Parts: sequence; structure tokens; C-alpha cells
Amino acid sequence: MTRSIEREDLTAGPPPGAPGSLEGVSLEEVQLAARNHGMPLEALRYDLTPPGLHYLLTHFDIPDVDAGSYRLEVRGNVERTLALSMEEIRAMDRVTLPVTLECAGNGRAKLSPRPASQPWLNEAVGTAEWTGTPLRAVLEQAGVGEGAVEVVFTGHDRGVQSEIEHDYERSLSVDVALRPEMLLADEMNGRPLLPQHGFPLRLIVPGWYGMTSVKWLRSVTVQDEPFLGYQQAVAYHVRRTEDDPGTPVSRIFPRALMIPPGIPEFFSRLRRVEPGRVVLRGRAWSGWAPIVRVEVSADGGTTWADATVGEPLSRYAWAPWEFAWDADVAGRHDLVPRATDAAGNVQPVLPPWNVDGVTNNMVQVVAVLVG
Ligand SMILES: Nc1nc2c(c(=O)[nH]1)N[C@H]1C(S)=C(S)[C@@H](COP(=O)(O)O)O[C@H]1N2
Ligand SMILES: [Mo]
Repeated sequence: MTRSIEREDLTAGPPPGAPGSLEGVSLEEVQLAARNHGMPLEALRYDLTPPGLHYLLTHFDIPDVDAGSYRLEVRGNVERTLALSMEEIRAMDRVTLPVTLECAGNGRAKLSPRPASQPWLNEAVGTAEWTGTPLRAVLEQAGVGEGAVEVVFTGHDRGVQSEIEHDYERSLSVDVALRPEMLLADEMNGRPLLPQHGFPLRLIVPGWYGMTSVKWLRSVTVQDEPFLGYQQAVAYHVRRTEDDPGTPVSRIFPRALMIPPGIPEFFSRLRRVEPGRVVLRGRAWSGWAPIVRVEVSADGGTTWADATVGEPLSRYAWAPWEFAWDADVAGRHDLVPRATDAAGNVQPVLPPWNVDGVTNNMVQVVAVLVG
């Protein structure tokens, strides 16, 4: 199921290529942006993002977790409470799955007015090969009790947001938690997790926005009631007004991004391209259904033509696409890719505005100067 019709009503804001918001960027936003870096878009060229180029989002501080004394607690409504060491976890079934992660706030900085939070443009994405134990194997070892409705994932990190002090925690319904693709990952691209990506163990929820993939996992708690923690019940909702309870964010809406062609101007990032045929390349993904179409406009979204879409490394990884563009006319051109998935979700040309600035999958606009 998709929410595309609901999302239409949320659409508001400037057309692609229009000048960005003129509101000032605060030092707090700069601080967040420096801590939580994005993936430079030229890294779209790799099937698997080298770990140092993968985007990063950490709400509080990166905790220092000792792998030797580490125990994953599995508790709540279970037949057996567990406290698993990394050795015990690594001795269970092992699975490797390429997964594209994207932050729900990707695109936030292009909203006007801009919600004050991590100011992502388009770059809060990356794809890694995650290796670990299926979550289901651990839940089956513990034995999910009758009447259980949700599974809560608690991180080792703690902080204050909206004046509420809390551990970073998110939940999934028991049905979703038992899906076979859910992973407790201890390796990223064949190496132990880096500290910033959740060492020694994190959850990976393929197809969902990144907030669900809890890093530095401390415990897994099976509950008989819905979890009402801050990051679940308050944050990560699509809300039209402050009072709107909104709808929770879950799966990733489609997005296509292009490797910016040619060479950049240092400050504006405006691209310079030699006249002639330019092969534009990029990636496209959706957490709802496979990508079935990528179109490219070379005139800021007025006319569109189909790109060629290749095979992704897995159902949960981005698909490559390419498009031959004849850059014959000197001057400025706004290049725009647009993705469609098999569930009928199409990227909007106008930004879907909401209070938290989440799920803005409006199209990317790459300004290029030919000649
Ligand atoms: N424990 C914990 N897990 C977390 C977060 C966090 O702040 N603490 N941030 C979440 C968010 S919002 C995102 S987008 C992803 C980012 O994963 P990455 O930093 O490995 O790219 O981690 C998620 N898991
Ligand atoms: Mo995020």
C-alpha cells in the first residue's frame, strides 16, 4: 500500500530550479551537518558505498561499546530471557544482504519554511553489504510469548530531544520483526561495524527509512502493548500542523539521484560540461516495491524521456540507471531524474511539506553549464 494520494495534499513550495529558501542557516544546523555527514553524490558510482563515504546520522553521542563484555539482552514477553555475547551471536545463522539506507530527513533542507533539524539536501543515503544473524533466529531462540504485539530495540545512546530525556529506541510490530530480511548486523562490507555505524551490533530493517535500524543495540524487548517512546510515537510522523497526530514514517518512498556530470564550481557546485554526448548515470530505490522506471528531464521538468534501469544487487539495494544526453545547446540546463516504483509511487516535482520535514522525495535538480 502507498500513501501517494495523501501526499498530494501535502505538496507545497517552490518549483525545481527556483532559488532556495533565503532564511539563514543556524549554527546549530551547521553543527548537526558537520557531525552527520552525507554521501558525496559522486559516490553514487559505487554499487556498495565505501564505509567512509556512507552517510551518517547519530542523534546523540557515539557510545563506546566494548565488544568483549557486550551482551544483547532479549527480554519481555519471551519464553526464555537471553543475554547473548558477540561470540554466541556470530555462531548463529549468518546472512549477507546489500541494503540501501536512507534517512527520513533526506530532502529536508529543500522545504520552505525549513524545519529546524539536520539540514539534508539529497545526500543522506548509502548502500552497504550487511552481514549478521537474522533477527528471527534470535526471537525464535527466545520464544515470542502469546499476546505479544511489538518488539522494541534499544540503543546504548541516550540524550534529550524536545526536552524529553530518553535512550534511542524504536519498535516494530511482531509481524514485521519476524520477516526474514530483518538483520542483527555486526559487519558492513565484510568488516566489523565502524563505531559510528553501530559497533558491535545494530539492527538493519531493509526497505524502511534509517531511523528504524537502531545502532549500538543494547536490548530487544517483546511487549504486549504498542511502544510509546519519543522516537516512535512523537518523532518520525508526517504531520501537517503541530497539533496533527500525523501518520508514522515507515518505508522509503522512491528517489532517483544522478552522479553530477562534468566538473563542479567550488562554491555553488554548478557543473561545467563540454558540449557533446554525456552519459548521465545514477541510482534509484524504493522501499515499497522495485523501481520500474527512471525518467530524465534536461529542461527542469518540462519534458521527460526514459532512462535505462539495471538490476539492483538485491531487492533492498538501489538500481543503477543511465541516460545518454546530447548536450548540444550552450548555456544553463537543469537536469532532473525521476523514479517510479512498481506500487505506482512517483517522485513529486514539488516538495511534500510537513512539520518534521520527513519523506521529502521531491526530484533532484542538477544545474549544468554547457560550453
Ligand atoms: N542507537 C541509534 N540508532 C540509530 C540512530 C541513533 O541516533 N541512535 N539514528 C538512526 C537514524 S535517524 C538513521 S538515518 C540511521 C543512520 O545509520 P548510519 O549512521 O549507519 O548511516 O541510524 C538510525 N539508528
Ligand atoms: Mo535518519
